[in-house]
Amino acid sequence: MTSSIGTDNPMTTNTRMLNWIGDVAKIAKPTSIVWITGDPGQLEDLRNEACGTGELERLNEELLPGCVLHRSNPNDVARVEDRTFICSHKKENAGPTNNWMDPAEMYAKLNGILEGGMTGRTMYVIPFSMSVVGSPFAKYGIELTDSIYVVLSMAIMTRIGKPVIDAIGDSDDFTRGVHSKVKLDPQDRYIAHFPEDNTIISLNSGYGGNVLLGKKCLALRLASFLGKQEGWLAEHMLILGIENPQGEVRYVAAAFPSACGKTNLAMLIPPAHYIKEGWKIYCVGDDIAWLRIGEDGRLWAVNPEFGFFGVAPGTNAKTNPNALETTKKNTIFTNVVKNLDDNTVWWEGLTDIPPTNALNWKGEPWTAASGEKGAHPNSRFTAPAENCPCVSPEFNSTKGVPISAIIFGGRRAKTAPLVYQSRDWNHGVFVGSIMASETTAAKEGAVGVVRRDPMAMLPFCGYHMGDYWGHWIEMGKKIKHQPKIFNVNWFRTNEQGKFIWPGFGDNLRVLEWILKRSHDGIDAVDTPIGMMPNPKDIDISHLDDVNDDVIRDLLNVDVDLWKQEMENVKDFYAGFGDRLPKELMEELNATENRLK
Ligand code: GTP
Ligand code: SPV
Ligand code: MN
Repeated sequence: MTSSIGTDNPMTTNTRMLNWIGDVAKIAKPTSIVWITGDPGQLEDLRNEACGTGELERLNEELLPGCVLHRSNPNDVARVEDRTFICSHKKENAGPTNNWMDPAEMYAKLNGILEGGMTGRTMYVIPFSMSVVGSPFAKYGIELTDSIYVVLSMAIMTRIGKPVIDAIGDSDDFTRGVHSKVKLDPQDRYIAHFPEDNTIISLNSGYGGNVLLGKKCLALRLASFLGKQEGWLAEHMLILGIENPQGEVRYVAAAFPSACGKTNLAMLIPPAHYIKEGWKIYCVGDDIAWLRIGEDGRLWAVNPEFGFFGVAPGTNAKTNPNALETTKKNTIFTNVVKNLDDNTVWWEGLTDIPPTNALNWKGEPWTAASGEKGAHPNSRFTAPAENCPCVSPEFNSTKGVPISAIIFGGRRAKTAPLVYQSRDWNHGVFVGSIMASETTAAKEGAVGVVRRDPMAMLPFCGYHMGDYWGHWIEMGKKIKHQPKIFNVNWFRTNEQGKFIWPGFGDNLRVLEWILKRSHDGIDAVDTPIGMMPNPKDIDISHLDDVNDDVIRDLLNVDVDLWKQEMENVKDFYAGFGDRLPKELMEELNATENRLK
């Protein structure tokens, strides 16, 4: 293999691209510029270079071939929502749920921070595509970065290199992404989006969600804005294919907030008796869905990503064997425990017995006896989707998969029942808009605080949330064969604070009801909050801890709690002023009337 590191020959003659790269280089002052071709030899050379500097550490080549460990700065371990900005020209277009700064002011500020920021470093030019190159869904971008970790992660998470440059050609239609670690100074950390300029600038961070610019920054924040202009939806959703014993494959898309179970649901293993009957699961995506109306009037979805950036803690051979298998090769682990005995990795929940000769996520000697967690709660794996044993044959499809049902859900200890169905599309938009969930370690800040997270898009909507809801309502009018809309909650707890529902693979039991509602017209109970299963219609066979009483409990709707919930929603909605679609106010009033 020949090394191509050090090649600073531009891969393109696209003058607008070259001028922009030149402008950034003038400010950041990198020592050299390297174009990422996507050639495996180049990536291997970069891996070696990063292992030489300690940015990455090689793991056991027999047990974890091609895998490396990375530690981010301890001040930089999750998305930073209070440092994330939507810089639209008009403040009101960013809306009440986003931080905003005037674009000119933000550019000036960031150029100041970036000044000389790459001195002594190489600036890598990564051409990347979100979704299959050449597909009608595809959006192209160039990420400039001074981090090899980012280059190697982008090579897993997106389609990169020469084909993307060829697809862009001489066009100006590509996202301009600038990332620099600068000094990793949290005071000067900014994740800034300029939707009207198709531009992202991320400074002073090295953590995935802040720096892999194809993911949340492009595929959700900028793409949601584009989707509004172009008539499609960019959503924080997994996509899952479910084959029933009759051999019919149906697809659902589900939006849960960060660290609330998307990756796990997207690759679940059915309960044993379901497997025996012939049920199968196919993973199309675990985090992001782009949804378009097809010529047949159905809603079609693609996953614009190429890999999984998944939560490590809690992943094990029982909860998510497919994810575990996916991470067995060519994977980057971030902020997990290093087992020094066999040069492998560990995290809380992987096995019952923690390693005894180990380093924690900060690289310090550690044992479980310390009482401290070894892996960071937001430690992650970055793994190629093609490694996943249940990856869908449609994964690389350019037209996507037709969606039967949209599922919203969150972490709610009380209030939300195991599952309910919206009465129609607009009621479904209402159900999505009032989603609430306990916060998790995926973002900086307190964990376990219930907050509204509409459609799981609170941190990811690139424009005014009220307009976004309006866009959902408009989309509903255009979709001839609308998916049915549901809400689920795997996280109800009992008096002891333990989860009542077994979750994980057993969630298929709930998906089965959802599909029966979507396709087979099975009966449901009409309640004030929506349509709910007859308890007998949820299969609870072979479950030790769930009997008829428990399922009734899980499906119980506490009217007083829901009345309070609606009061709270009223306050929440008040923050959106006249951009709140009137349809949602009507749904709120109708729900209140049903609760009387
Ligand atoms: P992001 O990558 O941050 O968007 O997260 P995600 O939505 O993909 O969440 P993920 O599937 O990684 O799950 C996060 C945490 O929730 C892990 O610790 C899981 O073990 C746990 N979890 C996932 N599904 C279930 C479930 O059905 N029941 C319970 N009790 N826990 C679950
Ligand atoms: C999330 O927080 O929803 C993630 C991880 O999927 S990150 O890429 O950091 O946003
Ligand atoms: Mn996510």
